[in-house]
Amino acid sequence: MPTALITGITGQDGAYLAEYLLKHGYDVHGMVRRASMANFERIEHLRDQIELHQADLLDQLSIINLIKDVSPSEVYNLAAQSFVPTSWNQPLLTGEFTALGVTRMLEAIRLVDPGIRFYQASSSEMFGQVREEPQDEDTHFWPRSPYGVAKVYGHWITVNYRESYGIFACSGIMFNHESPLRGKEFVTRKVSDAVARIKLGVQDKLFLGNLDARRDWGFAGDYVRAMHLMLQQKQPDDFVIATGEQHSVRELVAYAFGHVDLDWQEHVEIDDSLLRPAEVNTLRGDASKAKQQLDWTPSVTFRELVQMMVDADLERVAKELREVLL
Ligand code: NAP
Ligand code: G4F
Repeated sequence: MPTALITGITGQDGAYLAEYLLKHGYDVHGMVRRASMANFERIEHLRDQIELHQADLLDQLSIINLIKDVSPSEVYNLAAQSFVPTSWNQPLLTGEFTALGVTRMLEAIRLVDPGIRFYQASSSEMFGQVREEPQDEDTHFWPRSPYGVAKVYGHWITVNYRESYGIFACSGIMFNHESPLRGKEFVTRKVSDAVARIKLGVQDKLFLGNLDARRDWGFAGDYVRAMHLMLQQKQPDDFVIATGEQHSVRELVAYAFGHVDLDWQEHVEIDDSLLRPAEVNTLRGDASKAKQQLDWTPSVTFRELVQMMVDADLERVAKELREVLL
């Protein structure tokens, strides 16, 4: 039975990946950091099938001991400070988690078992102020936030450990991917949650920042499949994972409100404090390499994704309201 270790297993992608690997016969282990109260909501349904271990991206020895204890054949490094606005408020911590954390994972692998296959969660935020449209594996990086800068470091240290030590290390340059498990601070989930609450009469306004930003949004369930495929190849490599389709935040909002017969213009207001010091205005990926070499294509369209998220939030908010009334 192959053994996988997932860092960031309590996050959106960690939950989808754990479920996917279990279905594919893996022994799944997750790294979790200590919190004053457990936050295992996304993996609650998997708790009796996975093993969780305490360690932290900031603590080298805890990672070395973890890799020794679990003895994984594959490591998926999904843990990071992943919210772009926070990276301006906490640039040093973001660098420690999101950049140096990758080196700590790779050093532990190099020391304990260099035969372990390693996946690094890289990001389309690395393209930032884009030089060409669409972006592929050869597009120049120009990150626009401390988060993007940290991810560029994580990407290149992954490439470097592959080239320096022959470690089977892959970097997945993933464009935005969403789901009903997405954190509520990210724009898709912020919108789907607000649409549900407005439709059910418990909220009236939704405050947003830049409606003109354009993103290539896919479904997280499709993207974790690509992570696994990368580690099953003969040679390690880097891949862009994207849908190739782009929509503005304005289109996202209009479609999400329209799905429940609401007029977004009656509810959405702009809050200038949500504008970013430096914005990534446009992202659209070219995943031709992944299609050719991994046989990977996305299965969920933008409209299906937005519907899935709004419907899930409607169901959740309605349930919460029923529980309050009982
Ligand atoms: P997420 O929901 O924010 O999850 C982040 C995970 O990292 C959480 O499990 C968090 O644990 C963990 N973590 C943070 N700091 C840690 C530390 N010091 N030690 C141990 N664990 C720590 O992120 P996601 O959307 O699943 O994304 C997964 C990865 O892909 C991230 O690296 C992200 O930057 C990258 N990425 C995401 C996207 C996307 O669109 N979703 C696109 C490109 C790249 P807690 O639960 O304890 O906070
Ligand atoms: O949903 P977002 O916060 O995602 P962002 O910044 O693109 O980052 C996400 O995707 C990256 C991959 O490209 C990941 F690496 C990263 O970890 C994260 O998962 O914002 C999307 C866009 C931005 O242009 C933002 O300015 O939506 C715009 N936006 C407009 N109003 C808003 C809001 N974003 C948020 N979070 N909240 C708003 O009210």
